[in-house]
Amino acid sequence: MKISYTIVRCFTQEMKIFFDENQLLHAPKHEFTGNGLKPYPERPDRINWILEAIEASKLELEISKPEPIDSSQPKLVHTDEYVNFLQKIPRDLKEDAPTMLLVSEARNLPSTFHGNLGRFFFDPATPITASAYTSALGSVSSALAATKDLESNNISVALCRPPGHHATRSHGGGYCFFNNVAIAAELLNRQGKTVSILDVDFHHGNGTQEIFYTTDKVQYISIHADPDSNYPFFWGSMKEIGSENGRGFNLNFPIENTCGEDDYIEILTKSIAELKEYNADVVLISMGFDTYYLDPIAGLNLDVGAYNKMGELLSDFNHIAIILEGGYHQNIGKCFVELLRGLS
Ligand code: OKP
Ligand code: ZN
Repeated sequence: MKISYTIVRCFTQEMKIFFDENQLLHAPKHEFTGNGLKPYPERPDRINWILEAIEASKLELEISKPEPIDSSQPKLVHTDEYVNFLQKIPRDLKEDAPTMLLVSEARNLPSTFHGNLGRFFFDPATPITASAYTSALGSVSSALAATKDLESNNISVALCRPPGHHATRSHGGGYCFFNNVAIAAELLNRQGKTVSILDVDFHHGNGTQEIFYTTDKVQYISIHADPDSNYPFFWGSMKEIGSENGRGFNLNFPIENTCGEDDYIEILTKSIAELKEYNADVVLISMGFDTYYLDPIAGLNLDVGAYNKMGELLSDFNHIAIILEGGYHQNIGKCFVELLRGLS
């Protein structure tokens, strides 16, 4: 018994990391923060930081290019009109963001791209570029390739960028265009499999929560900074437990911004007990490293060692895919490597 367990867990030779070069194309320069323009933190460099750290780590991992996909996969969870809007971004667009968000019914539907941006985004801090669609599609393809890989391996990794967990069915926001983890979960559901999503990004995954709020086929658990004082503000309280068939299958654990490793691991351990009780066919991790103490836009009091422990706790699961969300400090590479070491 012990031996077969060891063999199952000895995946360092075969673990695949999926990533498509198109994901690097979307590279806005600035973000509107409310008190001025700041350099955009969700940079293509994030992927390079991770790849460089993996290379330096001597872990034997295979970087694979995912199969290309088309607009039908994002349409599994997103509305046709949202996906079509992104697909038709003007090719000469440099960088744009909505200057007005549509919050009540429109009496005029504008014909210009800029005029329409406010219909499809919920915040003005998600700049869009000519490459946003291509990169977002690449990001989805990585998530789907990683989940497909679970048919032959126990664990897989998708270096998703742009991230996805804030994107709702009909709106982008929070640097997200397509909800990578939700599209993967929806596809698994359609294959008859149940899914747990554990979201450990610093921010609550409002998009993922809302997409599966009324279903019992996807369990959503999130540990995140208290939305009372943190983005995305309007979702993420403990009261949000799901509705209709989904009642009881949505679990939010808001935490203090000052949260350190011991408290974090305690909540993580509770979350993992919930995952085990639900006993899904597949576990997807919305993996954010913006809980790292040096993160430039967020940060809890977690150091690299916490990600090793996280990996160790997650190594109990048999079909698990790591889907990248946020994390904006150069050291996310080291954090990622520690997570993988813990998982093995
Ligand atoms: C995306 B992911 C902070 C402003 C927050 C948007 C954050 C999106 C985070 N000063 N702006 O969840 O890491
Ligand atoms: Zn985040």
